[in-house]
Amino acid sequence: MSQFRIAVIAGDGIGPEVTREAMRAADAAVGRSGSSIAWTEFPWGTDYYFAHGRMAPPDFLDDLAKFDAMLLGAVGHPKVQDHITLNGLLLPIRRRFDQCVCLRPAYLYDGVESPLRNKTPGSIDMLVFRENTEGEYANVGGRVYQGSDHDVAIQTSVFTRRGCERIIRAAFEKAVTRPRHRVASITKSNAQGYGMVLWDEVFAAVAQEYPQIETESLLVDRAVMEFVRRPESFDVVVASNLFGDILTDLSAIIVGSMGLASSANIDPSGKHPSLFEPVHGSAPDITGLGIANPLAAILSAAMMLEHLGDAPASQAIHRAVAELLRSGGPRTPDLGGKSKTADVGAAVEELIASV
Ligand code: GGG
Repeated sequence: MSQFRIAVIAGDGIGPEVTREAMRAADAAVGRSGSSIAWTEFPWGTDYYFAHGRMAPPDFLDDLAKFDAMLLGAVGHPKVQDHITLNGLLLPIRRRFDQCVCLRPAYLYDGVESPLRNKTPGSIDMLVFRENTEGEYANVGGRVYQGSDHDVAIQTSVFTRRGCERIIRAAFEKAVTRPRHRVASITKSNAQGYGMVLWDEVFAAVAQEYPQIETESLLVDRAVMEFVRRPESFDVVVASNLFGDILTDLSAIIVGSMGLASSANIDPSGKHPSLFEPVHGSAPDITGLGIANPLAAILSAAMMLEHLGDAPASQAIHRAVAELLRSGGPRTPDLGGKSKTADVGAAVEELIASV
């Protein structure tokens, strides 16, 4: 019997509300599979920032290194600039633990309506591989003459052959295991003539090694159009850090809601703990109302259990969520319902025991 040691950073806004339900679902699921979870909660985020002037203590990454995985809720607060909250917590975690693969699935569930016309359940089923430790989020640059008329800001993207190759290879390896055997690469190499040209070159080279995989390479402006026009044609998608981030808000909304978008930040070497979080942010507009959709966080917990090797527990959560949506069970306002976060969490917990 396994016991998983999980660090929880519920964070800001609706983060604590949805994380509570994710923990409840994970506990119910491992209860079925025979594993258990030892949760350790850390009070980091903007409340900590208001008290201490930083998002987490100086040695927080050393604390996190001791865990098997991390579950994160959300970071962000209307009174703190977003680059402070993101660079003070989430991005250092991804870099320190070499979580170079960000997995973001988008699946149109039975019982959920796409805002696009005539989409049938399961017809949209894509998995975005977002490069997660370099690219446009490398945090390299500087400011000079700040606050004057000559204010200058330089923001540098970092693309390395190693960084491109490992995310692209991970995407191909996954495509081999999926029935449709397709990978689409998204760049903007006509305008970004160094980093994204390197990306395109690496994509072409890796593709040669996978002749069974059908490939396409799209500029990001065309990709946003095609995500709307022919979303069914995408299987595995691989994109840079920024493009992957933007495209997965679009992929989430075409399958019904940001409230269904789960994600995993993975260190494929297994040397470091990986982190699991809903794609959505802290949603200050609905914080405290008890109406945030917990399903993205719950599905992120399922990704965590699968990563930790407890496939039965992960599958129990996936089955419960699919059944909840299919059967017209409680749903939050983002999905057209009137239910509360906790009602959805309770229904998932009940279904985990029965389906
Ligand atoms: N659920 C985590 C969260 O709060 N994400 C907000 C965000 O802006 N994330 C940026 C990113 O994933 O790079």
